Formats: sequence, structure tokens, C-alpha cells
Amino acid sequence: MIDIESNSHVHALAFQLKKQGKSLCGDSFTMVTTDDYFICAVSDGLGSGELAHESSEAVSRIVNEHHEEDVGSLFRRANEALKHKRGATVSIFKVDFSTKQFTYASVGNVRFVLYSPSDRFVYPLPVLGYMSGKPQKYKVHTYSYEPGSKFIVHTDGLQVPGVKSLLKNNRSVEDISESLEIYTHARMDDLTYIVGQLL
Ligand SMILES: [Mn+2]
Repeated sequence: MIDIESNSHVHALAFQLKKQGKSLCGDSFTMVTTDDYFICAVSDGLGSGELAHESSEAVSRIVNEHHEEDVGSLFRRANEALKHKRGATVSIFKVDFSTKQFTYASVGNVRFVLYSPSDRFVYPLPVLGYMSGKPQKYKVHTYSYEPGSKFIVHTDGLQVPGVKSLLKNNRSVEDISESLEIYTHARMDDLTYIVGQLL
């Protein structure tokens, strides 16, 4: 599955493959773009198959229904939505085009890297655990970004040895996606990534 969001401020591509032999994907993603902001969420439901899908899908639904809210509030809503479900690891990334800032928060093993044209990386360390409706610690960080910055958000089904150099050495989102292709064959898990460029 491939999905593209594009306007004059962002160009992003999402890619997803199910674990082999499963009818439902345990990962979910969503992207919403307005004139003012871009928001995306990537989540990995615990385990695989239907119950994993139910959890990760709940996170995407929250973000779709409340995308105008800030990341902290979306995290609280997502956590609430995961009560009595299996649970999921979650990352939410929201970009404000007018202030040239973005906010990122994550629980668990969904990873995020952003590369700036001035050769700076933003590479938040993962917070261990997962979201399942229990009181949950997470850190919401806001950073500024330079136009031209490239980013990736991905689940652990994508194992790339050099994700930083991949962002640095590829000029376009499509080039990055093409370079990721070889890492999508030998997967043992559901696999989701969003690559994008802020303009
Ligand atoms: Mn996974």
C-alpha cells in the first residue's frame, strides 16, 4: 500500500506491507495535511493480525478525528482509546508550517529521524514500552526545522542498517523510498514507513 500527501509545504509518502501470511496488518498509519500543518501517526499493534490491527487502527482513528489538537492531547486520547485493547507502540509527528517547528512524541519502538540541509540530525531516543490505557510516561519535544529537511517514521518491521545516511544521501522522497525497497523483502513482521520532505 502506498499513500502520498503533498502540498507547497510538505511532500510525504507512506508505504506499508503486511507480515507474510496475515490477512490484516498490525501496523497502522495516517497522514493529514492542511494549509497550516502536517500530522502523521505510525503505530505498531502488539503481536500481529486482527488484535494488533484493532489497537493500531484506534490510534490512527484518534488522529484523524482530532488532528487539529496538539500532540500531547492526541497522546492522551490515544492512550484512552487503547484501554481494554492489546496495546500499541505509537509515534506522532506534527509540523507547523508558519512557525517552522515540529512536535514529536513516541512510546515504544516506532523510530523517527529527521535530517536538515545544514547537516543536523534529530534522532529522539525511543521511550521503552507501549501504550495500553495505563498511565504512561512520554516526552513531547518541539524542534525547529529548516526547509528541505527530510524525515522518516518507521515501525520495527523495517530494519535499515544506515537510515541516517539514507536520508542524507538521497535527494528526494522517491529516491529514499526506492533505496528502502531492498529492505522490504526479508521482513518477519508488518512493515510501515513514512518518508517526507518539508519544503
Ligand atoms: Mn512490529
